[in-house]
Amino acid sequence: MERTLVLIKPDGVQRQLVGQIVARFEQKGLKIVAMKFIKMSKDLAERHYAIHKGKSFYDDLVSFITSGPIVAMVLEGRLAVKQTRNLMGATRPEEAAPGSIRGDLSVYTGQNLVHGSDSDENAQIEIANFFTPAELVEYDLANKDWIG
Ligand code: IDP
Ligand code: MG
Repeated sequence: MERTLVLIKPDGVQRQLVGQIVARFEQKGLKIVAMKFIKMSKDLAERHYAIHKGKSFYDDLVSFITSGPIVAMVLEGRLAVKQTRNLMGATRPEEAAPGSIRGDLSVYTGQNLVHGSDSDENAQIEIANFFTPAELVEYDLANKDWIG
């Protein structure tokens, strides 16, 4: 089953939207297999955002994501990468569809509440940046025959 990395960025924590955001992923039927509440180090942020190094907004990205606590989680499910990206909505809140997390709850591109891996390949790299294999919990959901 496919897995993806999701971060609730510092704005999500500061605006006390953690529960609402996690609920959207749960309600869809994605399974939480790992979760932690951390303040990211600069080193971890630079690794996580390595793909954006050199872009005009890179320094702001690293400084924002390290500015306060975040929630990191691994979600599992059928087409988890794509399903998660759909629930998040487009990168720019003004382009994110109503009903999506960013479309409903955010205004600024730099404070768009969530990160989600954009491919299966990147998901595996990103998950390994945040979690050890032992932290990925193996279990069955009670409703697995319906959405698992
Ligand atoms: P994504 O988060 O939807 O995958 P990416 O293109 O990977 O979007 O960009 C990573 C993050 O960088 C975005 O979520 C957003 O917070 C920020 N970002 C992207 N483009 C811009 C920009 O043009 N100005 C400022 N911040 C940006
Ligand atoms: Mg991205």
